[in-house]
Amino acid sequence: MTRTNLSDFLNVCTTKQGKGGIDAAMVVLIEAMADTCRHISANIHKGALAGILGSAGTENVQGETQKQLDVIANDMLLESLAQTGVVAGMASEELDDCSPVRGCEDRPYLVLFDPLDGSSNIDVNVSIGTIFSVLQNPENGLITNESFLQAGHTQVAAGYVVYGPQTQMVLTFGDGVYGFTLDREAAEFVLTAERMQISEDTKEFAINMSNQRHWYAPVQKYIEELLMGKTGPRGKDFNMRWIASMVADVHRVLTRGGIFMYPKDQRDPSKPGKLRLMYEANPMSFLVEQAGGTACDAETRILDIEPLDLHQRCSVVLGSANEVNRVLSYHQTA
Ligand code: P6P
Repeated sequence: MTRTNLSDFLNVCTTKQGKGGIDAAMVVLIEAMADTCRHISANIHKGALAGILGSAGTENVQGETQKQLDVIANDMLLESLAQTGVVAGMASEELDDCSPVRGCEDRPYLVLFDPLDGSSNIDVNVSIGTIFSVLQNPENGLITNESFLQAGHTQVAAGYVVYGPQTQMVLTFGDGVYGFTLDREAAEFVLTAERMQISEDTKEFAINMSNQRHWYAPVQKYIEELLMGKTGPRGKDFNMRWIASMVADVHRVLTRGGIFMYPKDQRDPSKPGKLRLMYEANPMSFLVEQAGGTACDAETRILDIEPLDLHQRCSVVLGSANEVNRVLSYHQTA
């Protein structure tokens, strides 16, 4: 297999007309994202040796205690993407409001990101990741939070970088999903997976079982049947995984199939779920659909949700289409 690095791949994408085609500005944006994540990866792999583990002693807009690496990754992305000259503004899980790039309100792209998803895993050396979503700048003057409130189906690019045994970037521009592995010595990401596909069926599910007593009936029924295995109506045994890092769990689903679920539950009926729509569910749903999977909030397609707030949450059920559609059917007949 000839070696194709990220730059080679992006240059080919600039020659595509229509779906999956990108412009020179997007090349600059994605290369900046990749280069910054390469540096984030280097920081993560130093861990305690760099004195950057543990809490930053601050809270983010979600009311969650920030890890030092959350803040470091966030600052690195804000600085590098602002310097590209193609980003008009950014929104981050770690920032209350959006961060316009002063004097660049007319630049073509807006970027949303979760700089370090799954950060509760940092201190115990379990995979974490950066998730990003790219929208077109609506170009009606000042960049405000409202500039970012675009439904997920309008995304022009989405991806993540998972910091695990390998550091891998997974990316889509709307014409398939492509995976790249970081070659640290060469300081570049190399294409290692083309047109990733999620099998329609699976024997593997991912959900936080400790919430079981809080789930609504359709989820109770669906999981109960999986747990019955061969002895139940599904007629086959299932396996369970829960890494508590969406990037790592979704990467597994993209790599070998599966269903990932974080449904809303009865603890707080006013809260539609734990995960955030704009910089977790939307980018992951774009990738999953591009890989032949399905992504919904148990009632509607996630990419069709019209956002009302930068940090709004939603339920997430995504992955192997036949399993996600079964969960949908249980909600429809509840
Ligand atoms: P729980 C990480 O905090 C995160 O936002 C996702 O990455 C992950 O899937 C989920 O929350 C884990 O939540 O309740 O299992 O700790």
